[in-house]
Amino acid sequence: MAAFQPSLECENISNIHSDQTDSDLIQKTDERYRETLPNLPKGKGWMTEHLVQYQGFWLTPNAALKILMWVQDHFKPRPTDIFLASFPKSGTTWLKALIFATVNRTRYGFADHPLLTTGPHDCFPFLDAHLQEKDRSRFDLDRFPSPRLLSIHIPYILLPNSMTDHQSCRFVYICRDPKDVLVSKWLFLNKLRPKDFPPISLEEAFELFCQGISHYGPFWDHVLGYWEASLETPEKILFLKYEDLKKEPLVVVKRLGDFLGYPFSLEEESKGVVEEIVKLCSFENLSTLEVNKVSVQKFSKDTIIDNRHFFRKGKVGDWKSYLTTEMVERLDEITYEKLLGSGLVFGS
Ligand code: PAP
Repeated sequence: MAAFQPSLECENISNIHSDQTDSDLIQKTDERYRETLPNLPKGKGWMTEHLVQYQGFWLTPNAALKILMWVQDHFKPRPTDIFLASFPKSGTTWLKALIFATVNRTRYGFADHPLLTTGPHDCFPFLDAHLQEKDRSRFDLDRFPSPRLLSIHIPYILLPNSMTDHQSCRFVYICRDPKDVLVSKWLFLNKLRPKDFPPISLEEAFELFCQGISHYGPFWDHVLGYWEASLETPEKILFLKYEDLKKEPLVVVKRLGDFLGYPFSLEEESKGVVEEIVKLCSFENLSTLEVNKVSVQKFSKDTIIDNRHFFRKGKVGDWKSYLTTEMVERLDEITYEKLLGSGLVFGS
């Protein structure tokens, strides 16, 4: 089994000058960005002034759009790369921990596991976060050991061919009932909003979400992109639901092991290794660890988030405490119509 080092162990490379950084190529992407940005449709932002619509999806103009273009123009995937893809607030943090623990299970003991002292986002970095402008020239993804574990919110159809190519890397996608996604996202962004940015009401957030105007939205297009691709290439994309993971974590983790090429042996199963992983990564365990209560997650110089904000309730159906009957009916109706004929359903 190839060893994976968490990003903390990779930090010592961050000062090494990267050969990958070709200033001409980067300049070209910067030019493409500067030329494209002014012509894009604008929508109201949830915690930035506005979002812009690029190739059908709503992105933050300064971060997500720039990073997307960088990925499209420069990112070099390896066949061994493992990507965790998700629409924000769908279970990314949980699945990061589960994949990290599954892939590295022969490397670390459960008593002194890195996840006990390092947050899931540090063990399993966002590709986006490492491509922020300031970091490009100093953080060299080429030097990450294989298999690289990288997470993305980028919609499937916006990924470069090099990533979606059948020969290349694997994706695990996690989705969640949009009602829980909306509530989780609204509460999360309320905590992150800069003090000088006016709060956004649930009614307003609901309206924007229904119109598809939210980071990496429309939600339904994001989910359908990965869903359809997973039907076409099931060996390349594993499509998971948060609700299934909640209901049958052992079954899903075993599927995860098989899909990633790290199947659990009968001996491991009888020793309770799958149960140990599920317990280690459970909401009850992770949310009470010191690292996830007091540390911060530094995604970039300007984006620093308290780890505790990634752990709120971790429940299915918490939308019942927030959404009105009318909101539920409207959102369910949109979901029904958008997913009609796709074979994908969310329980309500
Ligand atoms: P991100 O997109 O910002 O990375 P993400 O991790 O996808 O967020 O979603 C956060 C949600 O997952 C939160 O849901 P809630 O607001 O409805 O509570 C968070 O509580 C939940 N979550 C985080 N860790 C776990 C876990 N170990 N088990 C179950 N749910 C979890």
